[in-house]
Amino acid sequence: MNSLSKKENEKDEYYYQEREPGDIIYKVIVIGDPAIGKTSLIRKFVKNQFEKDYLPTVGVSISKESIEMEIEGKKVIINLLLWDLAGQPQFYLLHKVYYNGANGVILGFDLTRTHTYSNLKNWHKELVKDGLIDLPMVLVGNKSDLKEERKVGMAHINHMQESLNIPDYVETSAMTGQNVGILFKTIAKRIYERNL
Ligand SMILES: Nc1nc2c(ncn2[C@@H]2O[C@H](COP(=O)(O)OP(=O)(O)OP(=O)(O)O)[C@@H](O)[C@H]2O)c(=O)[nH]1
Ligand SMILES: [Mg+2]
Repeated sequence: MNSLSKKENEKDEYYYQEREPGDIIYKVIVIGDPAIGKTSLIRKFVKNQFEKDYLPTVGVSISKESIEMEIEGKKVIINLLLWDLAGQPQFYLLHKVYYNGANGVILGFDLTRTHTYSNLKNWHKELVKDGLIDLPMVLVGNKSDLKEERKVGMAHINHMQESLNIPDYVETSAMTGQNVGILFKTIAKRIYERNL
């Protein structure tokens, strides 16, 4: 068996293995324009690594990470299946299929590129069209380490939050790791609360 098929096999085993009845598993889709750092945020969270080079995601890449949290005094373990969707337009036709069965959404933009912020409206429209609008959602502004190059201020972000009705906003750096854990914990907590 070559290494690729072994890896594929392990992935299949994960999906089909027997799970404890109490296991909590949430599918979270991570979306937003190309090169805003979706893959980098997930990589930092899952592997604590950062890659400087940009390698666009092809289609979708799925990772799993468990988090232990205390919610209302109760210790809970939540397994997140993170669906890292390609931001490049040639993959847009596949979105609807990938969105299927999602429990939550992380919608992101790049604090240093204004059009990635303006485009949030289009991503949101697509979520409305595909019926995902009622899902728990967190807005993320990434690349907070690039302070000198920052183009999107808090007033604009708050305005976008209001117009898209997304109360949760987290500002992250996949490079330094700032708020990366908080981002994924926030979406996990919101989904958990929704399902109580
Ligand atoms: N300085 C800095 N660079 C970042 C940060 N996050 C990502 N990058 C860089 O931005 C580029 C794009 O990152 P990716 O994570 O591949 O972006 P993506 O959103 O997954 O892009 P697509 O897969 O094409 O949709 C890479 O060169 C990363 O190193 C960050 O927080 N700070
Ligand atoms: Mg990517």
